[in-house]
Amino acid sequence: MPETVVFYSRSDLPRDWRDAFANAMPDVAFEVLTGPMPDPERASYAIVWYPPHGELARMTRLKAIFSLGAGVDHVLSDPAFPRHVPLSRVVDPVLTQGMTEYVCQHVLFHHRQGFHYAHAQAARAWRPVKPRLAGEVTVGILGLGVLGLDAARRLQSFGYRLRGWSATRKHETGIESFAGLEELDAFLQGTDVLVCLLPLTPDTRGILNAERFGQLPKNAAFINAARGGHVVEADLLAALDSGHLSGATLDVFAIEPLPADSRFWVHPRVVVTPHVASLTDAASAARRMADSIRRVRQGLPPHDLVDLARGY
Ligand code: NDP
Ligand code: OXD
Repeated sequence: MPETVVFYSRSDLPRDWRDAFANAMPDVAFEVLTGPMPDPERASYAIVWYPPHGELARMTRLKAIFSLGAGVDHVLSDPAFPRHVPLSRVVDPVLTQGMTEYVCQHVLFHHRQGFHYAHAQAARAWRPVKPRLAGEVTVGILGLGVLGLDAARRLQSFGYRLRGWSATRKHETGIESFAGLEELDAFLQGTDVLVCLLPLTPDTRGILNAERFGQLPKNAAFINAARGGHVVEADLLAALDSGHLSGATLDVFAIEPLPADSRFWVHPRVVVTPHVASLTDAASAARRMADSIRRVRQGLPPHDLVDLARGY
């Protein structure tokens, strides 16, 4: 009997994944789930995005679980998550490239005063302002992991001053490292464009509140490509309304899809994108998952293992 890979997601196209797995690993059965699995003990591996709570626990013979994204908050929020099963997340050059493009696009937009010129154009007003060059702008990245570090490196090539905040100290050429909560205020105080690329964990939920936005210099801009749960949204709106923040780019929200009555949709200094900063590429990610499955068969851990104690 071939091993069974089960797939559950309401946002990824099952056909792409079925095809990708047929290429990457033809010796497994690939089964797409749309609801509870009638015979869950048949599942050997699960590839999931926001699986219904309790479903993974019913799959008593799972050998590994694969998150369909880099983030794993969507599985670890399940109180019944089977913590004895290895959990792997997406670390993939295509995902990284997409995120770096998004971050660079929006850092440049805010630094080059995209909102000022959009509003001037709407008013048919010729309002030149002297641009600052990148070397006069500090970009601060919350989360200097796989995605944060790649974006930082690319931004450096424009000449931006870079700093990063992480749980542990980093030693990256040209990137000023701030570590731990005790250094967060100092990190924020010198940041002109703040980019959030943190994982959502109990330690980072709600981390961006009125006090933290208040630490940023006046006219700082904010880009959130991580999770809506990092931000106290009412505090962000207040910081935008007061003019303390010059603008924000938001890809992720506390509630997704963003409700039609959210003020973010219509705020004159907010760019909204629908959680598309970067998307997992089925062909590329399936190859890595297939390789992980081969490792598990040999008694090795899958690639890109999540540390459950840290939550990312
Ligand atoms: P990584 O795990 O590689 O990096 C996480 C970084 O955050 C690390 O530098 C880590 O520090 C730091 N960190 C974690 N917890 C804390 C804390 N309490 N205090 C300070 N620093 C902390 O993750 P990725 O870069 O791969 O992904 C980041 C997130 O991006 C994902 O979790 C996901 O939510 C989001 N994402 C969003 C997408 C979108 O389309 N909007 C697409 C892909 C990802 P240390 O290095 O010291 O461990
Ligand atoms: C991810 C995401 O975590 O797309 O990869 O949000």
